[in-house]
Amino acid sequence: MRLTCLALGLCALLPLHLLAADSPHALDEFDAMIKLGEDRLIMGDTHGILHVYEIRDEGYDEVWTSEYMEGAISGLFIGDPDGDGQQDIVVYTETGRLHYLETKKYTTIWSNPPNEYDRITALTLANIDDDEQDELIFCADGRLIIYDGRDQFEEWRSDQTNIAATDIIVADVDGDDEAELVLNSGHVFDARFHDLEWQSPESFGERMGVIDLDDDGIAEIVGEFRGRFIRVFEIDLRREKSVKR
Ligand SMILES: [Ca+2]
Ligand SMILES: [Ca+2]
Ligand SMILES: [Ca+2]
Ligand SMILES: [Ca+2]
Repeated sequence: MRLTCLALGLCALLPLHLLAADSPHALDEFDAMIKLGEDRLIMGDTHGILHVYEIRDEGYDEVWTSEYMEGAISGLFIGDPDGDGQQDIVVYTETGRLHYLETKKYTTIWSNPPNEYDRITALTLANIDDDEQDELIFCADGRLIIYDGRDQFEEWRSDQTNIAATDIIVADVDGDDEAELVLNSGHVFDARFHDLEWQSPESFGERMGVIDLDDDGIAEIVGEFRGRFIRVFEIDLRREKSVKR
């Protein structure tokens, strides 16, 4: 999840039909609803069904629905974690299932074994090592897991078994030109070597964005609390950003 709404004041200037084509801005914030190219939307529902919608004259119309994906759908991504040069739809469910689907006929390319994980609470895709495909980075059953996207095995799992993150950001948040894995639970791991760099005593909110708000070249973590309240954290200084009055 990224906070993409900062520029959305622009929406007020756009004609209504452009807004429909571009999807209402709130939808961009949903993990289980994403655009597929310019004219399709994919939504995963709480019953474990994927829906694909295509743009028509006045709005969108449903063109495809999936089989049961073995659990409420928690998040969707478009990416190429298997590294074959074709974009895939990556799906994860609350019940610990991972699926890749191709983007034309929505055929399932790969699914993880049914009992590999009981519960996945957060997942993101990013390339954090030397092989060129993206890794799947997720919290499952209390651990942070790094999963090879192409050969689909666990590359690494955290020693910590009580991680309850619901959002993960991959970004350099201390200015050393190396990415960190920032979990909203307050854990900050080095992305490449997986050391726990910091465990904040408080969470960074239910969901997070990353942006440099003071032009010092180091990104801050922006956390949203209780669905609305914003707090800003300077991870390099290991504190909440002080407020000037
Ligand atoms: Ca692919
Ligand atoms: Ca990689
Ligand atoms: Ca860094
Ligand atoms: Ca900054």
